[in-house]
Amino acid sequence: MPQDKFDLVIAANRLPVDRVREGNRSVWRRSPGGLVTAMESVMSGRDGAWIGWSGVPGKAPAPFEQDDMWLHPIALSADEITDYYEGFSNGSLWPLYHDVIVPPTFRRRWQAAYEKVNRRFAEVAAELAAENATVWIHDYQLQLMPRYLRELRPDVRIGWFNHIPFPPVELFMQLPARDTLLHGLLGADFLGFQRRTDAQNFLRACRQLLGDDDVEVRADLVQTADGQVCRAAAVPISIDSRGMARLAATPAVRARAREIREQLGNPEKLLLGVDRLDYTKGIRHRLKSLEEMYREGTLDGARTKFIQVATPSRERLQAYQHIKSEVEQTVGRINGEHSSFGAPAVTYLHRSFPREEMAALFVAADVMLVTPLRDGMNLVAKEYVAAHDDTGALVLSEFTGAANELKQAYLCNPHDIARTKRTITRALEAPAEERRRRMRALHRQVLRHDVQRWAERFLSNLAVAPRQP
Ligand code: ADQ
Repeated sequence: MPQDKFDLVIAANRLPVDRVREGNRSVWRRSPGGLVTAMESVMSGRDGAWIGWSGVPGKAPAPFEQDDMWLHPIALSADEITDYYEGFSNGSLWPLYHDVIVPPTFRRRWQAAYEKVNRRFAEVAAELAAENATVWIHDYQLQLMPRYLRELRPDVRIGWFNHIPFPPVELFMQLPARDTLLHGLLGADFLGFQRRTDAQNFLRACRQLLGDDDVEVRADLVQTADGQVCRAAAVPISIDSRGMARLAATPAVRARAREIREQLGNPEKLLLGVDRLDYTKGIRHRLKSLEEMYREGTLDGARTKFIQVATPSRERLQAYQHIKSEVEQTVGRINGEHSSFGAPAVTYLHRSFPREEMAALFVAADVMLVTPLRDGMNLVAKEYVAAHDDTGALVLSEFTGAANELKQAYLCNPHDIARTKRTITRALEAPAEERRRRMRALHRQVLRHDVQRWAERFLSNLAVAPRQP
């Protein structure tokens, strides 16, 4: 071990690496994604550690160093994966925080496992953090960790960032563990949210659900009975914009984009959807709109093609098995009715792709369809925009965090099928000059507000957050 104490400790449910097989040995490979890139940029020049689950049940592997980061795996037993991760995190919190699109399930056993795992994370962070260190906790799986860590280490600065929405109090109050969770978060100095509305929802929940003797809420500050202060504000996440723009401009990616269109029979127009296969992403609503358009003849199956990339996700949960079979059925039906020989109307890809292939798909697409029913931010929208400087068009749901920033997108309400269809038609048929003007503005916005700027903003907010009233 190079040292045993760190100035910056990151805690997230998962480590930024995956265990993969290379020949006959298994090695750690850096997982793709903006968070890892962002953390790398803020960690350079500091002594940083990252704690998280390795992705494999049972005993934790020994801590190790990778890409100048000290990685400390946290053990999760098979039961804890069921109760803490699949249960409380993804069966209770995920649906509750996403507008109860599917009904959340609450079980006392899940809550107990969630508390236990959050405590384990806090204990490891307390061990690794140097005197007055900064600890940055990520996401809904670790909402109790700030309080537990505060009890162990009053000296450290604790920040928490919520990657998903924070629900309105009318929904949040369903949660049996609501008070425990709010007190858990209030152990932090600074809480970062995707949108101002999310921060306000949190503050309103504190005001309404915790007693006047427990907390005092003033503007964006919450003071607890022990005199500690916690600030809540919006710090919207972004992507490695320059990285994506650069990749999309390479000759190899350009050539691959042309090849993708050729393989589809050189359609006049190509539409694209890219999502984790999750019921929050509005894939069903998107397919319904497109199916009606093919059926009515607004879209011609021979000339306009649609690619849907859907990454496998949380496959052991029933709600995810359900959405998967629904999507498969709908795609099958559309293709049965609207494909021609060797050229399906819808190409459905249920797997992960390397970054280069994703970039080529973005470059190839004339219109990107991002239609979640609720989404904290949605990075795919930003990636598409970064890959285009003045071509293409983005259809974007009003229910994404990204819609707050990407105002020149073709905004839609995915629940309103009739208008969504009209919005897709507008995006397809708008004069080239209009599309160019919109895309230029979007591209500029995403390039200016990238993930590095987000990470710096979060850390500077955390550094100056008031600890005392
Ligand atoms: P997610 O719900 O996972 O993230 P999103 O923000 O769209 O959603 O990020 C998905 C990422 O995975 C993108 O970078 C995308 O390119 C990549 N990806 C998707 N399908 C892929 C595939 N088949 N192969 C390879 N890569 C693929 C959560 C919240 C979001 C929030 C982010 C970040 O739900 O609202 O934007 O965290 O805070």
